[in-house]
Amino acid sequence: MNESIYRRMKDLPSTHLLGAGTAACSGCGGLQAIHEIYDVFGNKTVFINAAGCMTLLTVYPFTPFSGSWLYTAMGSAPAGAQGVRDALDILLEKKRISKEEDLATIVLTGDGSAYGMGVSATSGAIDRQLDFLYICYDNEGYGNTGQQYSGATPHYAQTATSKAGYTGFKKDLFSLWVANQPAYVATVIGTEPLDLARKIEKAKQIKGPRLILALAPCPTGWGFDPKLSSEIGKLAVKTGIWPLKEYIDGKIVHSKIPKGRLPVEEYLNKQDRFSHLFKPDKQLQHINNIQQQVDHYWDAVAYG
Ligand SMILES: Cc1ncc(C[n+]2csc(CCOP(=O)(O)OP(=O)(O)O)c2C)c(N)n1
Ligand code: SF4
Ligand SMILES: [Mg+2]
Repeated sequence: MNESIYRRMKDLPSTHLLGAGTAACSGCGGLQAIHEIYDVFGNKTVFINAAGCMTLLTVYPFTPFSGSWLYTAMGSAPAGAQGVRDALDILLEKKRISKEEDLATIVLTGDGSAYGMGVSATSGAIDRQLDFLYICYDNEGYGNTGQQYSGATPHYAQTATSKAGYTGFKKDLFSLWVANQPAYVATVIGTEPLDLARKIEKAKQIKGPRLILALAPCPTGWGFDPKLSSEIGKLAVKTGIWPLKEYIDGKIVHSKIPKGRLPVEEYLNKQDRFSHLFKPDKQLQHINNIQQQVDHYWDAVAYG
C-alpha cells in the first residue's frame, strides 16, 4: 500500500487555500464540491460541521466562509442544526430578524459521520422534518485520522484498517435517506459542476430535510497524484461507479446515464488503494465482481 495513505495532514503541502489560515490537500475533491456548493448557496448560511478534514478549513476565530460556522462532535451535527434552526425561528417569530436576514441551516460532514456516527441524529432530524440541508463529502474513509475504513468504504479498498482490502460493502446512503421520505436527496461530484449547480439550486428552493451526497476523490486517502483528481472524478461517473441521481416527490431520477460505460478497471487501476487487484498478479475475479455489481445496478435502472 502506498505510503501516502498514512501521511498526516500536518505533513501535507497547504497548496489548496480557500482563505487565510485554511488548507486542505492539493487536489481534494471534497473541497472542490464544497467550493461549488458555496458558490450557489452564498453567505446567508450557517454551516454546522462535524469533525473531519473540512474542520481544518477553520482556524478559530476565522473561517474561509463569509457566512457562519459551528463545529460539533461527529455524531451530533444534525442535532446542532436543530438548535440553530430553532434559534433562527425564534428570532423570526419575535421579529428580531426579518425574513431577508434568515439563514440556511447546512450540515457539513464526511462519510464517517453521515454513514455511521451521525445516522441516529440524522434519522431524528428527518423524523422531525427539520428544515436543513445535509452536505456529505464522501471520501470513503476516516480521512482526517489517516483513512481508516468507514461505512462508505468500497469492497476490496485498502485502508489503514483494511490492509488486505475491505471485506465489507459500501452502504447505500442515498437509499437510507430515501427510506425516510425526506424532501430531497441528490448525488453529485465536483467534476460535474453543471449537474451539481442545478441540484443545489433546486435544493435551495425546497424546505425540509435534504441531502447532497458528493463523491470526494481523495488523493491522500485513495493514493493517486493530485493532478489526476479531476480524471478520477470523471471516471467514477463514466464507469457507472458513481450514479448521478436525485429523489424528489417520491421518485428517483438519474440526471446522467453514462452511455457506453467504461470498464471499472479504468477507475480502479489509477488508485493505490486498489493496487493489490493488479499487482503482483491481476485479480480478475475480484475486478469482475466489482464490474458485475455496477452492471447489475444499471440493468436495474434500464429495466425498472
Ligand atoms: C466520536 C469521535 N470519534 C473519533 C473522532 C476522531 N476523528 C476526528 S475526524 C475523524 C474522521 C472523520 O471521518 P469523516 O467523517 O469521513 O471525515 P473526513 O475525515 O474523511 O473528512 C475522526 C475519526 C472524533 N472526533 N469523535
Ligand atoms: S485527506 Fe482527502 S478529503 Fe481530506 S483534505 Fe486531504 S484530499 Fe481532502
Ligand atoms: Mg471521510
